[in-house]
Amino acid sequence: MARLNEEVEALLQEYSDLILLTGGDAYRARAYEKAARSVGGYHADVGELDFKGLLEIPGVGKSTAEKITEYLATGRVAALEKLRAEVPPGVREIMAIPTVGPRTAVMLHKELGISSVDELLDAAKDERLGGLRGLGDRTAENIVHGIEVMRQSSGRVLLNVALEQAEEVVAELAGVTGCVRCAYAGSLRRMRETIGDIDVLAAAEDSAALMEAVAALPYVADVLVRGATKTSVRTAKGMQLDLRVVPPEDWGAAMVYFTGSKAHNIRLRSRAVKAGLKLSEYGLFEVASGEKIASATEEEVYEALGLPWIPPTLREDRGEIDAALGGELPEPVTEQDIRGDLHVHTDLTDGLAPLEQMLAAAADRGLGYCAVTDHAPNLAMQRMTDEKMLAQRQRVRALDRHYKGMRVLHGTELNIDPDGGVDWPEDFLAGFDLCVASIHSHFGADRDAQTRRLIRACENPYVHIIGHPTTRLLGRRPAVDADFDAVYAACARTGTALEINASPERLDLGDERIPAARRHGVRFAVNTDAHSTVHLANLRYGIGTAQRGWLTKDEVINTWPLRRLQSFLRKRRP
Ligand code: DGT
Ligand code: CA
Ligand code: CA
Ligand code: ZN
Repeated sequence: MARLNEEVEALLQEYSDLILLTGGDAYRARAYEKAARSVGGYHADVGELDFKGLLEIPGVGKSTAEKITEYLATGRVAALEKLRAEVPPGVREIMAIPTVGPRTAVMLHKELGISSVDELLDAAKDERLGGLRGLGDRTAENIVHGIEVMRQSSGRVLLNVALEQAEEVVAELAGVTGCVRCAYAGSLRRMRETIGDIDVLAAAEDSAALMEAVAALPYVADVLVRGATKTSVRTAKGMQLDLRVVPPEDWGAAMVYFTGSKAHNIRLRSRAVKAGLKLSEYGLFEVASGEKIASATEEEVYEALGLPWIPPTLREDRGEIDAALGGELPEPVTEQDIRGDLHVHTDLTDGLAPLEQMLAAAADRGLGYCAVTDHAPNLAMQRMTDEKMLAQRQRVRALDRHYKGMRVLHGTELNIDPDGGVDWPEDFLAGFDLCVASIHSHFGADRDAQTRRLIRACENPYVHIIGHPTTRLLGRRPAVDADFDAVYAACARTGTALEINASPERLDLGDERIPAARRHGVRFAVNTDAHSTVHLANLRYGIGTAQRGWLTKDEVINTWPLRRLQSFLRKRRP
């Protein structure tokens, strides 16, 4: 069924709920609620209707139609945003608990002053919910259960977790009889650093077998929605997965729609409207004749909108459409462009695999060069010594001779101390082919100190790359506070590259910061920071991030031929 109608339904329902929550007119709230339901069940797609057409939906009056129009045009509704801002976020969260709802949330707020989910949990535990009128048959127990469900489902998961799951599902479904194509779309195809839910598309004339198959997957814990062409399930890992089946001839339009992002789609849609066209998951249509003019492939759809095909990682409404129109769309760096890895650990420090195994795995991946960069001594737990490092260098030199097609560089990962200094005196540093320098301590230093610290590290002529520059851990540790613009300027000035650490727990520098660094003319290194042979495959996540930051091959030093890389590494040495 029409997704857009469901979206508008949810929006109007929320608006109605918020009117009640903010003590507004109950009659008005009911009117919006009615309109919500009737939009949800309306036969025609609201995206197809003009203003007059909207007014024909039962229960939709002028002000509702205006809000729908505003949403279709801009993706938001100002009046709704205003109400959202008025309600404490905690109360809104309570109202979203599946077993609570808005009326009960208001009642709890009025009667017990409860304005956060935690306060509600406390009240349930202290048995303060018992005597309340208006709770109906809801028990404290099922409220607590509702909270659990909500908390589980509100979590986003890391890119690698979702990607591995999605690839398994796609491989399985691709083998179902009648399945012509199968692929994941959504934020996953755009390689966002975290994923809300997994969107899988399949093309088939008949959807029944696929609907069966997805519900029957062994790692599906729960079937949430089961329809003719859409099934939503929850996997054993707690992720939601939506499978939609489309006719093969509409594959391209559906891929565009469900890859998004939403903001990118809204741009495309408004471009279509200006050309007298209408874009939906079913195709690109001429409004006047209703004729379908493109839908089979993504290329076709973009072309009919006067655009080149846009890589999914760029579809975030960050200027990609204007760039495409101006012929300035970047050609993003790809995994195939990468010639070497410049940040790899072995079991000399905290890696799992011995040097020989790491290098064998790197050579298997077809790398042309690889830098071994074990931790330097100031990270005390790694117990590094000069002797150990020099002994490793001898082995590295021998292995370098052994690998004909791969150059092995001897490097280290230095620790940037609170003042911006690093391990070892200069004469020892001079013995390395390459030095990465990273922050591994004093994450909470204040902004000025942190900025000075990073700039001084850049200015060190032996430091080639700043490793995981913000030191964030996704979902666990925020970025350090620093004036990163000043750091980027220092990188550009001193010829120090910034790492895009491909570990899915880091993805650091992240895609949102890369454009600013780029504008300063900074160079980048997409490194795995592998601590085991399997981590070498994390490169894809770093590449996804680099693409989302619009990086091209030339800006990434480990796409360069060895000679060019070596002259970059040498040029700052005294
Ligand atoms: P997520 O799941 O939060 O990581 O992010 P997405 O981007 O996968 O979002 P999701 O799963 O809600 O929707 C899947 C795709 O469907 C999204 O990439 C674009 C499309 N889509 C979702 N909501 C809208 C919308 O309101 N309007 C339009 N035009 N497209 C939408
Ligand atoms: Ca999604
Ligand atoms: Ca989804
Ligand atoms: Zn490292």
